[in-house]
Amino acid sequence: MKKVITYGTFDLLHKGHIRLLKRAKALGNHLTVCVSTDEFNALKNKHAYTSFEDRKYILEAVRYVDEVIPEKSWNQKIDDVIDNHIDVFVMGDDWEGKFDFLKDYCKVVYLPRTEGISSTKIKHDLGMKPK
Ligand code: C2G
Repeated sequence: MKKVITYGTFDLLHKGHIRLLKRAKALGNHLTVCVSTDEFNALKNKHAYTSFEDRKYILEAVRYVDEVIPEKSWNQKIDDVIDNHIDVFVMGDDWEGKFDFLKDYCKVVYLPRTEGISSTKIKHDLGMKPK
C-alpha cells in the first residue's frame, strides 16, 4: 500500500481539482484528501460556497479518492502523515516549497496547477463576488 495525501478546500469542485486528485492518486494506490473545515477556511480567509459536510460528501464520490478527513489547523500535517502512514504528500505548485518540512516524514510533490479555472474565477464569473 502506497499512501498519498493532499489538502484543500475543494469548493465548487472543478476540473482543476479533479486533475490534481487524479495525478495525486497516480503516485500511489490510496489517496487521503484532507478537506478544510468551515472554521479552518475562516482562518484561510476563504468562505466556501458549500459546507464541509457537502464538500466531503462530493469528494467521497470521486473515483480517485479513498478517504476524506478534516483539516482543522495549519499544524496537523506532520501528525496526519505519521498517523496515516503516508508515503507521499501532494499539493498544487501554488504551494511550491511551503511544505518542504514534511520531507523528513514523506516524499513531497508539487504538481502544476490547471490553468484557467479556480473556485474564485467561478464565483467572479457567476457574479457572486465583487469584481
Ligand atoms: N488546484 C489546481 N488547479 C486549479 C485549482 C486548484 O491544481 N486550477 C489545486 C490546488 O493547488 C490545491 C488543490 O487543487 O492543491 C485544492 O485547491 P484549493 O481548494 O484552492 O486548496 P487551498 O485553499 O489552496 O488549500 O493546508 C493546505 C490548504 O488547505 C490548501
